[in-house]
Amino acid sequence: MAQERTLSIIKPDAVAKNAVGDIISRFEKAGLQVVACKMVNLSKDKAEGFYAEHSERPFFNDLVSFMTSGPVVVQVLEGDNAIAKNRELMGATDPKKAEAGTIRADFATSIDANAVHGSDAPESAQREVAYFFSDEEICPRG
Ligand code: IDP
Repeated sequence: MAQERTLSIIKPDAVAKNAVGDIISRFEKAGLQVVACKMVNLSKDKAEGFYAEHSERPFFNDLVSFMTSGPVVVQVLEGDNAIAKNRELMGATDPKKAEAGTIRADFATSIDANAVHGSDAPESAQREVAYFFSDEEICPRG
């Protein structure tokens, strides 16, 4: 399987619930390694840029308000098949549809406040990792 990197964001709702450790633990137990990590308050510009592909969607303004409503934890996860593995651990976008035992089933409150973000493809993973981290901030552990 391919060694990949993916961008994970623990969103403001999960940070507010003190679920950061529980969520990171799920990544680690599934064999993903945290190779970069920081807590940040996203500016409106940074959140809008991150979700630019959704700028025409009706929920865009609410999404940006939510993502800037409190600190988030941004991480790079590395491992075999990391992109798909992270998406599997996260569960469906709408927590009502997320499989039992997934992060969103356990920690999300709604489709807006859905606990985590994870890149959905190699191209977006590369773009999203570079959006938040310089090469020097990433610490591969081999
Ligand atoms: P994903 O986070 O599972 O990849 P996307 O479709 O890329 O889902 O949507 C990005 C984010 O936008 C979602 O995580 C969610 O927070 C928000 N979102 C998506 N669809 C809706 C919606 O129909 N209503 C409100 N928020 C939505």
